[in-house]
Amino acid sequence: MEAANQLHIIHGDLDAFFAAVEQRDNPSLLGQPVIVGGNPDSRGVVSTCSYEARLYGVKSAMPMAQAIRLCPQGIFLPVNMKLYQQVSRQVMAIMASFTPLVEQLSIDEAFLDVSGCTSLFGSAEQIAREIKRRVWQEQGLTISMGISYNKFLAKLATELGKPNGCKAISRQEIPEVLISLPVKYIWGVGEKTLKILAGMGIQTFGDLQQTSLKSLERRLGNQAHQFLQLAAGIDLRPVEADREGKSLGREITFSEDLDDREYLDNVLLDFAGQLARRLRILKMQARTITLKIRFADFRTVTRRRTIPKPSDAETVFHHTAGELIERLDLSGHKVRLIGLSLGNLCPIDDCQQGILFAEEAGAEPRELDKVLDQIRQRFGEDKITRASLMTRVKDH
Ligand code: TTP
Ligand code: MG
Repeated sequence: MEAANQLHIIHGDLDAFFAAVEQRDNPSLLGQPVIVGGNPDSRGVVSTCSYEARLYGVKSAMPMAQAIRLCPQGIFLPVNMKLYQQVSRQVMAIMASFTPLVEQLSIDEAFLDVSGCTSLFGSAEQIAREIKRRVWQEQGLTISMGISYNKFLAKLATELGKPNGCKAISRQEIPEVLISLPVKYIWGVGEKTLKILAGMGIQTFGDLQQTSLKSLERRLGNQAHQFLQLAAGIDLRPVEADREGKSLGREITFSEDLDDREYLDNVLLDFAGQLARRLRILKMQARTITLKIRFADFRTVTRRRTIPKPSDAETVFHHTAGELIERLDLSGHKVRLIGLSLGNLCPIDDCQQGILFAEEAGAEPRELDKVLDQIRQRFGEDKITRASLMTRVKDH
C-alpha cells in the first residue's frame, strides 16, 4: 500500500530529439532554427525541429514545403536515423542501469518503475535527476523527466516541464494541476475526440470530471471510461518492460587495456555480486548470463549461457561468467572493456521458488547473500566485500 502512495513511476523524453543530436554534433547549429525531415521536393514531412524553429510555428508531421514557408531562414537537414537509433540505445541503457523495468514507448521516450530500487539509488526524484545528469554528461542532450505515481501523471509531468524539465506531481498536487488543464493533455485524445468534447462544452479536465459516464459514452463509446479515469488522475496500467528490455548489466571500459586474467575475474566477481543484489532487491531472478568483451582492437565478442533454473545468486553468475570467459581465447589479447549482463528475468513469484540454485552449482548457499544484503542495506554499499575484491576492484 505504501508503495502505491510513493512517487515511483518516472517518464523521460528527450527534447527536440533528432534536431538536438544535429545541434550537438555541429555546435554552429546551436540557437538556430533546425528542421529535420524529408526532402521538400518529394513531399517530405518534418520529423522534428529545434525549439527555435517552433517559434515560427513549425511542427512534427507538417509538410516540409510549409515549414520552408513559415521559416525560410531555417536550417533544413535530412534524417540520419542510424545515428539517432544509436543515441537512443545509449540513453535507454542509462535508464536500464537503474531498473530492468523500463518500457520504451518510442525512440526517445520511456517509463521506469523504480519502486524496487529506491533503497539502492534514492527517491524517484533523485533517480530522475541522476538520469538527466547522465544523459547530459554522456550524450550531450537534454531530457525532460516527469515523476509521479502512475504512468499518465508521470508523462503529463514531463510534458508540462518541457523543455529540460524535471517535474514531479505528488498526490496532493493532482487536483490543482489537473483542474484547468486543457483536455488535449489526456492520453489518447486526438483531433477528432477534441472536436467531440468541444461540441459538448468540455475544454478542461475539470469539465470532464463533471461529466457523467453515460453522456460521455453516448458520444465516445467505450473510450469514455478511460478518459474519465485519466481526467481524475487515475491510471492503473503497469510499466511493462518488453522481453528483450528485461536485462540488467554492468560493464567497464578500462583506462588502460589489460590482459591480467585474475583482475578480469575479480571484476566479474564484483559485477556478479552487484547484479545479484539488484535482482534480489527487485525480487527477480535471471536465467541468461551474457559476457561481453571488447579487445584493444575494438573487436567485440559476446558469449551467453542459459542456466537450467532461474537464479539470483552471485556465485552462480560468477561461476557461469568464469565458464564463458574460459571459452574465449584471451592469450596475447588485451581487453578494453568487460561486461556482464543478466537476461530472461522474471519476478521471483513466477520463477520456481525455493530451489537452492547456488547449492546445486556447488556454490555457497543463498543465505550468505541474504545476510550480506542486510549488512549492506544497514551500513552502506561499500561496507562489505569479498577479500578478493579488496585490493583490485574498488569503484566500478
Ligand atoms: P517527440 O518526442 O514527439 O518530439 P521531439 O523529441 O522532437 O521534441 P519534444 O519531445 O521536445 O517535444 O519525438 C521524438 C522524435 O521522433 C523526434 O525528434 C522525431 C521523431 N518524430 C517523427 O519523425 N515524426 C513525428 O511526427 C514525431 C512526433 C516525432
Ligand atoms: Mg522527445
